[in-house]
Amino acid sequence: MTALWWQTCVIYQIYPRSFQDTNGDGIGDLSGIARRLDYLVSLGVDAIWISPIYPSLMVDFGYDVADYCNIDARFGDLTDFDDLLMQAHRRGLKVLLDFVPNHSSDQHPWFVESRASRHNEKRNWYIWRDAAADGGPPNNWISDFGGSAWQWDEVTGQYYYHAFLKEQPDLNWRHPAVQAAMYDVMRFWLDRGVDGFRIDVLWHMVKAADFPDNPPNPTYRFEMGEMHRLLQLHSTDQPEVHRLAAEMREIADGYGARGQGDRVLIGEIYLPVDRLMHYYGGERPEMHLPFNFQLIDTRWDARSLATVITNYEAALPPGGWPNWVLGNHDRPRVAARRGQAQARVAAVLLLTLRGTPTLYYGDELGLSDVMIESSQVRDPRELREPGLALGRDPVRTPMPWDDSENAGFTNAKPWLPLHADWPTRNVARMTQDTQSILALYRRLLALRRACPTLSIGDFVLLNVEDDTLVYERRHDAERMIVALNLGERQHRLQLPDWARGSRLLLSTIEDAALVEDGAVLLGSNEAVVLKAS
Ligand code: TEU
Ligand code: CA
Repeated sequence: MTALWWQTCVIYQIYPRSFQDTNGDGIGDLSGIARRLDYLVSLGVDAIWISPIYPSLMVDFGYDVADYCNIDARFGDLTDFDDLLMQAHRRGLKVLLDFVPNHSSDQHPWFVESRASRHNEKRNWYIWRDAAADGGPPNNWISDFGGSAWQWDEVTGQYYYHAFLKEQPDLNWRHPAVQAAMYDVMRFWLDRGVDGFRIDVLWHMVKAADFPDNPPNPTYRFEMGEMHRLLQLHSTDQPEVHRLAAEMREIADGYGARGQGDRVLIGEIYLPVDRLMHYYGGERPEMHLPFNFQLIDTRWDARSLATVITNYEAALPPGGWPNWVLGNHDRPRVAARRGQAQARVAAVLLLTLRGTPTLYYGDELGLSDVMIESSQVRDPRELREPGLALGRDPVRTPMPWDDSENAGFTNAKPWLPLHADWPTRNVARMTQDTQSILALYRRLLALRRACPTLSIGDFVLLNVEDDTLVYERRHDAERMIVALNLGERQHRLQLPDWARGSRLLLSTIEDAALVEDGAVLLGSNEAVVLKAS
């Protein structure tokens, strides 16, 4: 096969508010990202995905878009964006934007018009319904952020639907004018030269036409958050979404000198694997990469991981390209979930599985979640259902660059506090330390770049025993072995005959494993990559 860039690349997610501030307002900006491009090149990633940078009221920190075709002044302007794009491309880095089609801000001119009167030309651009017979909401649907998903509008006497905050009304994607307007938004950025989009909540975009009640979730527990009281059977993952996804794909495929394969679409979809697979498309292609979040949610033991990987590989449709994600701006960080020692093992896993990996900024430093005092909480998710650990501020804190004031992130007060360990856990310091997790990430990324087997080679599960997981990656004549120790105990692993005489390419620990007599001695929390031939 001839691999395409989005198949061999490693994607790095930037949460722009927290990457690098350059104008002293305590909030990261586009010039800040531009200033740090050389870091990203030296790290060894190939593409960046930037969370939303459009004009926004920042009620949901950019996921409430007030203008799809501009840049929020806090981040810069279109000239800064073009400059960033040019500088990234000059360094061979691809740039992906976050496309938020499911909902806009309630301050978007479209919604301002839509709510002005029942007869407004844009009324049907959003989802308006009469009250139920008792005056209550039209059905029982719950917002992902808790509470009814319906907001009463006094002026026009109807409810509108919002899957997230009331400040984020859902667009009505059944309306052809909405489709046309949003496809133009995609073209606006693709014409400017962006290399693709991560598409926000793709599976939410179409709702059942007759808005039936959602059924109760039999496994609901209070700690899960109110949204889980119901199964989102009718409010998400409707068959009609697939035509829209295919149309988006057709737009993306229409771009680029190299034609098909030049621009990439990644769908944010939280669904079980069998449902997820539909988003690769059927007759017509849809997402290049429907995000695979299973490494975030799975139990962290050898058997569970092996099951997740083999089931996912087996479920992929013909031609469907795999992808793996360890963390993002909505979920606890890998270091917080698994601890520092296993964060290193997780790095090896992420970067030696078949398919496209996405790395969340700061995870390469082992950055952990930051405890946020209740007076400093910014995330509406936390404010609406406090105390359930659903808030996302802890994973969105500033990137620690060096040991100067405010970790080199800003010369003002950062919008969220830094992790207390920033004086030592920062890019400058960890670059000097050959045993740091940052150094490990650099070695892994370099190895992956040098050995296509690690990105595109076949995956073969070799062994799952106690705390150890061993797999092979194979491409043409090259065969590599990855062995992970998910636990504290040492293990002696017998290698298959063909792998006798394997060479150790990389280990997560200083006293690297011994390979002798056709066996590997795997230390506590150690992961290794071997080359057999
Ligand atoms: O997140 C979607 C998402 O994670 C939810 O559907 C999830 O079920 C919910 O957060 C439960 O806590 C995307 C963005 O990544 C997120 O930052 C936005 O807040 C959200 O969509 C709305 O745009
Ligand atoms: Ca700034």
